[in-house]
Amino acid sequence: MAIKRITCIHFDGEFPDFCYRLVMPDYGLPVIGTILSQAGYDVRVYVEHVQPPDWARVAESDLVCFSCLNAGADKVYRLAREIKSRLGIPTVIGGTHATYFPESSLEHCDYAVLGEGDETIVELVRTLDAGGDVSKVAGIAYMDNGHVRRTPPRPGPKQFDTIPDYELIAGFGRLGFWQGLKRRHAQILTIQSSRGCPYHCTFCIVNTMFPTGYRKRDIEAVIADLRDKRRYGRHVLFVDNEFSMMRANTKALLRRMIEERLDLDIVVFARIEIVRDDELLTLMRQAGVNYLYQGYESVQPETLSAYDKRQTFDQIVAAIHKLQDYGFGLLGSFVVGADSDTVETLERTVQFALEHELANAYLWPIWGHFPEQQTGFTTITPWWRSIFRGWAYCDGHYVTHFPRRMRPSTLQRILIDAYRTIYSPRQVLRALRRGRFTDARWKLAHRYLWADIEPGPREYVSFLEEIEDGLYDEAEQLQEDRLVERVRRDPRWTFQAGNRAVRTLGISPLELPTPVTNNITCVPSQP
Ligand code: B12
Ligand code: SF4
Repeated sequence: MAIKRITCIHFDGEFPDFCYRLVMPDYGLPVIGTILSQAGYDVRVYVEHVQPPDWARVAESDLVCFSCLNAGADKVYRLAREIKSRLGIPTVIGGTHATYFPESSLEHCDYAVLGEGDETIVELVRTLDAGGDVSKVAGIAYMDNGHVRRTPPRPGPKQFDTIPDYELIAGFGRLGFWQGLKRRHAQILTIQSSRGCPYHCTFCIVNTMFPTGYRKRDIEAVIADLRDKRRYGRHVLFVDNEFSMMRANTKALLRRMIEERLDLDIVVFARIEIVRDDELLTLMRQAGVNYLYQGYESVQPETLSAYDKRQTFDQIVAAIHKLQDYGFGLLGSFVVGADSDTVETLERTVQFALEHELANAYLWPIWGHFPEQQTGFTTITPWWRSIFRGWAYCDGHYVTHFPRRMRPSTLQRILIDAYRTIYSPRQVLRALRRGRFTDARWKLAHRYLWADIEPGPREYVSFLEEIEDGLYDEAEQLQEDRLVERVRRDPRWTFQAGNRAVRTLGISPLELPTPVTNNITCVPSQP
């Protein structure tokens, strides 16, 4: 099959999320598109919220490559099916969704690229181009006689210096302030300086998505990338899972950024340990790092240890004070609904965010259904406690498990109320009174976004009430044996039955183990 023209498409989720009014190319697919373009192919990249894909371009392609998060999976599947039935063009899917759910992806797409795709994609396309044997390409999954075949995993690249070429993205350009206001969109540019994370928090996907470990990108490549992106604007998000590890290297990068005088407004993800290094903090501020997205995760000590977060409540509080003294705005992230969480924990979480004057706070219900081969298909919550209404509901705003100490609908309601409180006009005013104008803008923007998001979770509450009926006692404690019985009779809403992983992995939902502990194997790995 001769391949010359390749179309790459990134789909957003089905429902509004916190980013749907951001003109922000995701980082992964533009990198893949650029690598293919540099390998000599004629590439066009579509990022849905910038410009939806053009069917005429799709129709004249030799290969279509997709990327999405879980919440966009149905859009990919719909288009992939249409491409197959009307055009017969082969399709490839990559990214986090494809990596964790190749079985489901391959019901619609021809090839799934697992994990980091930088090297795999070129080898796969060249193999297809030459009519070669795809079983020799490491890091993919494909259908072979009705069975999903995975080739051996491919380690992530040591160097990842490709500068994403935004010229490949259809319709992308600098979005001026007034234009943005008119379109009710803001623009943020994405940059990467490292991949992976040395920590192993139990709710996080990073160790299976980027199992090669923590690696830094070449400093001059980051600087060249920043200079390139500066043509489009000054608001930059580093997509690094953890920006500050390998401090000597991070400091060298920051010094180069300061030298370049790029006048950037930067957000990075960083753990609280950065407070141990005053020089690092000073350099970050000088380089234009104004906001830190930090995973505080919980105010409950038992939950912090269940997450293996390696930070204590007191350390979190001390870090917040010090970072605020340095002038950073803090975007605090909390993962809620763990077995040790109660209604009271969640109330304290919201109070904590308000009392500590976080610029913004995000509450993510635990998302425990990443049954990945590399973890032996284990997940943070046992699989029969999963709730799956469809991929669209897997965007972090919907409760997708049965918590042990509160009903799912209770958790969902608390989340709705929490966001209403955190982004309330009162909190916007408080930020203004403190002279934190940008914090007030973050809160206002999120208030506006939450108003678009909220009808979804609200409607979802009645769905949760229906499926939790009879499973909780008066004290809101999960009666797990009743749930197991229910799943035995009707596994429809469990995640593995819902996405058909059970069928493709060859385990019957009726072979349920007895609930004993958390973190148990949810489906056996393939022989
Ligand atoms: C940075 C980040 C953000 C940033 C920037 C997002 C952006 N648009 O770039 C912010 C904070 C804004 C954000 C927002 C959201 N995020 Co986010 N985010 C991340 C994070 C930490 C890193 C992603 C990243 O850029 N990695 C670096 C690049 C290089 O990796 P990559 O994109 O995966 O691409 C590589 C491979 O996947 C592969 N690949 C990707 N696509 C393709 C396509 C093909 C054809 C091929 C061959 C290969 C390939 O090759 C790439 C290069 O190696 C991940 C966690 C993680 N560690 O992955 C969560 C993560 C992706 N986010 C998540 C979620 C849920 C969201 C939100 C929906 C939250 C919300 N409700 O608002 C929004 C959605 C925003 C959007 N529409 O894109 C979830 C997704 C879960 C899932 N699979 O659905 C993750 C995994 C976090 C988690 N909960 O575990 N996010
Ligand atoms: S939550 Fe943060 S610190 Fe923990 S493993 Fe994930 S990226 Fe690393």
